[in-house]
Amino acid sequence: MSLEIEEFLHTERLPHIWCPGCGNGIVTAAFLRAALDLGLKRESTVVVSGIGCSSRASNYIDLGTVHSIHGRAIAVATGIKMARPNFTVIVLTGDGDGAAIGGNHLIHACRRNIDLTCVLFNNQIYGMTGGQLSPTMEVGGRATTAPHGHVEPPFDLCRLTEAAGASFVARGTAGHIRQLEKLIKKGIAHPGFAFIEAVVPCPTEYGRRNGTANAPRMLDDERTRSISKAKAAGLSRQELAGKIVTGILHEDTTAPEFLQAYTADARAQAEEASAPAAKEQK
Ligand SMILES: Cc1ncc(C[n+]2csc(CCOP(=O)(O)OP(=O)(O)O)c2C)c(N)n1
Ligand code: SF4
Repeated sequence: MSLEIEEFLHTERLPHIWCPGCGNGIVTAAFLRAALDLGLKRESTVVVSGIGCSSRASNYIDLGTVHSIHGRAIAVATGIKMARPNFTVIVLTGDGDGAAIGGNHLIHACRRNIDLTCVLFNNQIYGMTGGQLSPTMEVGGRATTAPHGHVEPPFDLCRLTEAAGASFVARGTAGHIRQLEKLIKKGIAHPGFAFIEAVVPCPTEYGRRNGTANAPRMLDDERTRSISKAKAAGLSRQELAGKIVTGILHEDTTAPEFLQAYTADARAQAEEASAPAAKEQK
């Protein structure tokens, strides 16, 4: 049986490298369905990823793709968008790739509000390199670099990106596939920097050190802990502990977008530079 998403899949590269039960395939499929629904074209869509298990997604996607270098996906995507403003440019990244080594690129892309969409697969750990902690790991989480439990508080990437200036911020989980698909779709359609955190299970490196390596149970746990923004608004900080707040968390369609501001400025500079010449001609 062929699936609709195969239109944008390199099926000849399958099977993929992901472990059984890994959530990366769920998010990739959600992205592909969003891309199909939006009618994105191969000639004008570029997916940029960094390095990590999640970043491998770009290898299986049959759109324009760049599998770049660790932490630099947003920098590469920014260059592509500057060169081809009419292209749809999407970044697929992990919490290590996008929020640790690439964290500075992330906040500055938010600050610029450049018209990119960033889908960050958050599994709280470096899956590809064997389970080191990432800046999104919760207090008490275990990793090769925190064998007795992590003591530092994690980044809330949605609050971080909103504070840094992203004009669309949302969170979904691999446990809620349809919601995630809709969030990605809205993020791509949004004019400005759109950040979508996708909470994903990594049974192999995270799960087996933190309660369960059973993927269906991990997905169930994501569903149980998820709560809408509206419901979360009525809860105290203590009541919110351990919950995953999902949905569109911030949206501002009027915020100035970087490329438009940049182009207007470049045009004004060009006009100013040509003004004396025009006067001389008179
Ligand atoms: C400059 C550089 N530093 C370190 C690495 C090693 N490295 C590869 S992937 C990775 C972490 C990936 O973590 P994450 O983005 O969370 O992806 P996951 O594998 O969990 O999906 C690291 C540290 C590298 N490839 N390049
Ligand atoms: S190590 Fe984790 S993130 Fe990497 S493929 Fe396996 S389950 Fe997925």
